[in-house]
Amino acid sequence: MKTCNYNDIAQILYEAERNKQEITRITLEYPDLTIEEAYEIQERLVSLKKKAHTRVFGPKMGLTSRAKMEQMNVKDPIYGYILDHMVHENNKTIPIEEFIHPKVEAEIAFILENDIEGPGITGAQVLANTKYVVGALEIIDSRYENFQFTLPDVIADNASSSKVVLGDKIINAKELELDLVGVTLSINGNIVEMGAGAAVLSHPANSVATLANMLARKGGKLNKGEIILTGGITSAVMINRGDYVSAKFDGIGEVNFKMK
Ligand code: OOG
Ligand code: MG
Repeated sequence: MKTCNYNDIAQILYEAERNKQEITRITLEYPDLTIEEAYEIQERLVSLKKKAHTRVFGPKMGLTSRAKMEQMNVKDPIYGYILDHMVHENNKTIPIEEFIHPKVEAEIAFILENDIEGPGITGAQVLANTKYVVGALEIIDSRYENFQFTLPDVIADNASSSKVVLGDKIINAKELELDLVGVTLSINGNIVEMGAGAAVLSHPANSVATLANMLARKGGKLNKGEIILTGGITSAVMINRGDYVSAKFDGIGEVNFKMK
């Protein structure tokens, strides 16, 4: 079995993102890479980003809907981190040069009222400790060739995180049935995907609960005030130069950006 150096792989992934240059997926060289090792690499990758003067904005869940699991051929939810420099305001222009092969997905994000610490957290407990929700468009940009990976690959690559556009309307989470919130994702005015919050583990609060329980295995927790992405409701869609991307969420408003 070939042993890998976590720091070296984190550095390779870091450079790939910085140079917008895709790389061969790491499990081709290290087929025995485990999930735990992959999270070790992710942690080192996030540390490298922090050293480059950015802070953790909040965690994200990924691969939480059947649409996403089937699209990526991976069947377990994962988590990663969004950093401050990745976050954009609503209604802005983003240059396509910042990406390798961007895709977009519509997500519901939670803003917590209290810390949440697993294990054993349920969706109901998450809802009781959530203050607001906000709509989000996540732009993912796997560093791997052809956006193809196995579970350990995508975990090491910080769950393909690249950018997030947040809506400008925060809504009291208790005012909505988040599983029933409908969403449409449009490109240049044409609806390309649609779904409802229930696509995410039956209810997006279950995604936050799963995250709290996953973090608990490493002694981690979710923090009050943190913005947490719960995962794409539909399949992710490729974006091209000049595209105008918009997601409309029932009761949560519209989030959009233009890809220059
Ligand atoms: C992995 C990231 C998944 C989501 O919302 O499901 C993700 C990928 O699909 O490249 O962010
Ligand atoms: Mg996502």
